[in-house]
Amino acid sequence: MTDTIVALATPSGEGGIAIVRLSGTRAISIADSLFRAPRRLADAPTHTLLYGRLALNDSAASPGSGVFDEVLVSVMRAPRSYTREDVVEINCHGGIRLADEVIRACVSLGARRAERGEFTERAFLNGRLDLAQAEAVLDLVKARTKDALSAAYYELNGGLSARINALRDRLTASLARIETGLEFDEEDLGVGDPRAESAALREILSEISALVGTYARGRLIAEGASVAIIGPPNVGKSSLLNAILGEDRAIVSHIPGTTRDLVEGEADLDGVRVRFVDTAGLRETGDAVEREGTKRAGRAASAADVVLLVCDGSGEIPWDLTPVSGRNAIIVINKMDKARNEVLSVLSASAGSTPVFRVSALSGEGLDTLCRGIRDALCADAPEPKTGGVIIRARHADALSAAGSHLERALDEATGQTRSELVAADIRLALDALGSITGETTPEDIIRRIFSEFCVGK
Ligand SMILES: Nc1nc2c(ncn2[C@@H]2O[C@H](COP(=O)(O)OP(=O)(O)O)[C@@H](O)[C@H]2O)c(=O)[nH]1
Ligand SMILES: [Mg+2]
Repeated sequence: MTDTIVALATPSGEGGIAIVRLSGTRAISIADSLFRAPRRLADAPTHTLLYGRLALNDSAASPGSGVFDEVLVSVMRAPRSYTREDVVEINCHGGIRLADEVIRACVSLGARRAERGEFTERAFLNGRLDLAQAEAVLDLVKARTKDALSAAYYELNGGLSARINALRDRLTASLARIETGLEFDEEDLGVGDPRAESAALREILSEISALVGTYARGRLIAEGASVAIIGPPNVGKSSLLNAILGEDRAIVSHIPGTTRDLVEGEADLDGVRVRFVDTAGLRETGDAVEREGTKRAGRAASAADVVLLVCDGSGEIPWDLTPVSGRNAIIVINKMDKARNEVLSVLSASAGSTPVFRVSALSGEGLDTLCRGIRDALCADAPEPKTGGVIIRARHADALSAAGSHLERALDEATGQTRSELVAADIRLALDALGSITGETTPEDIIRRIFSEFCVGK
């Protein structure tokens, strides 16, 4: 007997339909109490959809006095449902108040409003999904690009879990061999000598490291990246932001110092989501607000994955690039539509090894090439793995890193003259770290925290 939970499964707002979902032992009987149709839900076979009316605010004193919505109700019986419990989904008209009335009616009949992610949590607790797959449900919902979807599906279909489980199996086998040795006489080397496991452990460690290494790519795919646009006033930073976004986001003007706060916008660069941040021009100024803007520009630049240093190809005095070339910088020479050769040659000469792109925010010239260059710079540090999927969650990357560290220690001890017990203990810690990814060894508070990131009704 589980308590029965209820929540709106569709986004809250006005829409074509709203779906209220119930899960638990009493899901069908609660829905039946509201359902008015020739057939009862209790008699419906699993995975059927029934048409009828739903009685809301209907008082026992004067039956028929309430509101009746026209609904379609689906019945999915345990264990063939999302949660593995009895699930009922009520498809009603998509109104905020209406859906809320349906939920209230269910609550008055004994259902409890679901916590965030509680449906998926039940799917996990009932063994339908492991923890990594449950997390994938959220990653799927959050995915904004095709690559992010693929990565979430890899996780949801158990691709990551299978790899973790295979690593655990191999580690468990090594551990068993070492522990067998522990039962023998200390002198009796050979059986269970941890040194004999070094090669196997080293191989497992290198696979773990490879998997951790995919996180850079996964993070880029799932979370996107940020690019700061910096440079002197009036070189066309705001124009460049607008041109890349294809919309009029930041104010453009010939008056220097127009942009004072950070202006942001997001673009999809061939599957990579990039948040562009336009900043106040960097210059000495007596204006307190502009000085604060300049400070924010500096912070945005240091937080960004790539910095675009914009200069004016038509300008009088080329900007000195020396202090800014370096970490993931790209030089953008703007206003190519009226560029002056002597300015270009000075700028190019001072660029050093920093990549240079020539564009015109006004005409759009060179923008596609620049966007490809930005994408390449972002992907350079995040190579696509040759085989398998990528890790998209920091939690998984951290757990794998922890497993790797325990294994490194186990290896050090195995090659040294340390006692087998210590090697075995470190292998067990590595196993626990791996198991926390799929949920076998994850503490309860962490599990709840994971599901609290979900929305209510998922
Ligand atoms: N000719 C030309 N003018 C530009 C170009 N980009 C920006 N401008 C002009 O340069 C001035 C400053 O632009 P803005 O985007 O506000 O520069 P910011 O101060 O760096 O943000 C405006 O008058 C723009 O119209 C360009 O590619 N070509
Ligand atoms: Mg500006």
